[in-house]
Amino acid sequence: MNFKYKKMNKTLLVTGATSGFGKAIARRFAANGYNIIITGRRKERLEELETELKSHSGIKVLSLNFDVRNYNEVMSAINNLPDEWKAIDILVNNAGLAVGLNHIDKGVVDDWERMIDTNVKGLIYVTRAVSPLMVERNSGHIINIGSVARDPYENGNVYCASKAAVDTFSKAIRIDLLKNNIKVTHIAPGMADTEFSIVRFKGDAEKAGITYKGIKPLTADDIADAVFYCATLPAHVCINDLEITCTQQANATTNFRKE
Ligand code: NDP
Ligand code: 8X3
Repeated sequence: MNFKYKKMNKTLLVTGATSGFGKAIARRFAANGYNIIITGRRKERLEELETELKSHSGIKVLSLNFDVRNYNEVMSAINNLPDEWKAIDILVNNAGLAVGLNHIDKGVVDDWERMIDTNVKGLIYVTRAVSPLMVERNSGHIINIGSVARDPYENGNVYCASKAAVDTFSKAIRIDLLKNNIKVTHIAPGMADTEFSIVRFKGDAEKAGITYKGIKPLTADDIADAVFYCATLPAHVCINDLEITCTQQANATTNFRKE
């Protein structure tokens, strides 16, 4: 059902909204009448997106500019939300990245720390900050963006471990929050064409392009569709785990590339 332009009186917070999945998710929910909190480190991009989303009539948009790796920044951003923004219905923990692609003996400690601090600790910090607001209202939905990389592939070591942690953390908090009527959904996408590979290869567009050679990957809109579907199911239905790949990808290690 399309609720386009109808005011939903519901609020979504999505981390990492300055690019890729997060931006597409913000757009999808805004187009369907949700109030949106967008977050990310790149302030200018947040400002541009805020202006764009506000063109949907009847919705409110708030930008929060923080680094998910900084616990104090995360807590301060959420604890200082104006009262009208505290009723967060849906949290999408999306901010994340891969940096580098090496065998473990050639790994770079700074790359590992960026991945673990963002994908694991940052996601946990945001969940810690937002979940009490949901518990207080006995209502909410936390959607964590993991990856097919929860199943390991060569050179993926620390990134794969970080996404396995997101998977297990999602299962664990679903148990913790069960009695609080809070849904927890883990979404595990496969290869998708966003800025992800540019970040992984530290700006090397040629290497990033090779990732998708001979493949029609997922798009950010495909993931936004899936998130929207999970978030708009009846109150008694929760998708716990959803793995999505493009048709040319079977799992984390197996693709079929056309010449
Ligand atoms: P993009 O690089 O396009 O977007 C990543 C987003 O994360 C950006 O908005 C970025 O914002 C934000 N982010 C990164 N680090 C931080 C930080 N420290 N603090 C706050 N925000 C941060 O990649 P995708 O959209 O593809 O990635 C989104 C999620 O999906 C990630 O968790 C990724 O691991 C996962 N994923 C991606 C797949 C793919 O193939 N694309 C497949 C499976 C999972 P900013 O830099 O402004 O802070
Ligand atoms: C992103 C997909 O296969 O590059 O998580 O790890 S993959």
